[in-house]
Amino acid sequence: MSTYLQRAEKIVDRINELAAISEDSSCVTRTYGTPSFVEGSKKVLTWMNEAGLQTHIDNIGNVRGKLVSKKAGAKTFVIASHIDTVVNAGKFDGPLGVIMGIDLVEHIKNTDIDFNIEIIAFSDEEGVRFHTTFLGSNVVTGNFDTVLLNKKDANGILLREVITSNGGNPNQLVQDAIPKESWLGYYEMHIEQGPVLYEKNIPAAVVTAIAGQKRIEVALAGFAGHAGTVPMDMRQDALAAAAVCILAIERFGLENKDHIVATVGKLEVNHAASNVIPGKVVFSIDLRGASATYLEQAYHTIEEICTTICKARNIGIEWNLVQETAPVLCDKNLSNLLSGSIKEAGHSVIELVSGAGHDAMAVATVSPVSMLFIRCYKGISHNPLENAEVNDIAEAIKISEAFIQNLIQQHS
Ligand code: HGY
Ligand code: MN
Ligand code: MN
Repeated sequence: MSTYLQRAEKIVDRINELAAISEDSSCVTRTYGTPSFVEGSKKVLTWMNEAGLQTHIDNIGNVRGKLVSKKAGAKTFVIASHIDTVVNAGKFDGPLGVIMGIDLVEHIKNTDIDFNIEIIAFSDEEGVRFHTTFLGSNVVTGNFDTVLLNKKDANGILLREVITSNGGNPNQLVQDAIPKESWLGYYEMHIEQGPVLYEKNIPAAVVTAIAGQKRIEVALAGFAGHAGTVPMDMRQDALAAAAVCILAIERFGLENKDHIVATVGKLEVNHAASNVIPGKVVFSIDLRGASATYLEQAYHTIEEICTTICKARNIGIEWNLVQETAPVLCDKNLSNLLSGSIKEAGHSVIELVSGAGHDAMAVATVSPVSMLFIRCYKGISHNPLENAEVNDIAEAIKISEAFIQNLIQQHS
């Protein structure tokens, strides 16, 4: 019988195995639907098969493994996270929750559980390739918007083409949903991606809520011109206008730092050249907040700020909300069970709100959700320095195993 530490060591080995599968040999990057993503999915499928689960890869590319209950008409409890990554990613954001989930079901000895347990490796939580997040979890919850099938990636490839080329059928996504009435609940284990647990020297915490988020694409249209001949006071410089907007967004975020965070993570200059006055730029805004009201107010205020700046500079502005997810409250009953499991494992209970988005947000539309945060090095994430210690993973497995047993008891 493996110890929690031995199980954690095996989990870290698998984390490293999966991280080695990347579309960039210099770093970890595995974005939705790419050949490296498909290769990584097959490795996860192998692990699920080794765990004796009933497995398949669904049409959008989620990898799914089910421990089927003997009870007819049993509901399903989902343990999941994502296996797609950001660019130049860490190794733990997403895969840790999936690989720990496989470990948990692999070590369940109960033979009479009154519900199914399904492990899911969601295929696109980060939304890097098509700028829309939760593609995989929205399919499983039945909330997938088929309009997105015509979204194009940076190379002009349609989402529907990626699904088809990877063996999925874009017209059958609806069949991959778990019906709303069949959900028993959801549990996601994830690194904290923040500094609290590291500062408090505590291995894990209960997540009570997940901040809402809005992703916006802003296109500024000026007038391209010769950098040597157009006088400074006769220019419509789209990049200079974007720079003023970006600093104004940062200032607004700082002035409202207790309620929101605002980030400009992408800036593209069309037809960029050092001797051309930029005629068109596109930048992203990632806006988050735990309060839906505050998030909405901040969204409209930032739009007004940017519109005013552009008007004063005779620059056109196109404001496009590409994705939004409302703030989510985690389920009280599941969170209480989880808190009890943390106490059983001998740790004090810390409750945290997640600033990062998670598939749990998509699942909350159809099911009670719960999350466990696991300490990570200095809270660093979306960065190759991202790291979780094997001892903390061992504690998280101990806590999660108690949580699942408490859940089984509650439903026996
Ligand atoms: O952006 C996020 O919050 C998550 O990592 N997708
Ligand atoms: Mn992430
Ligand atoms: Mn994540």
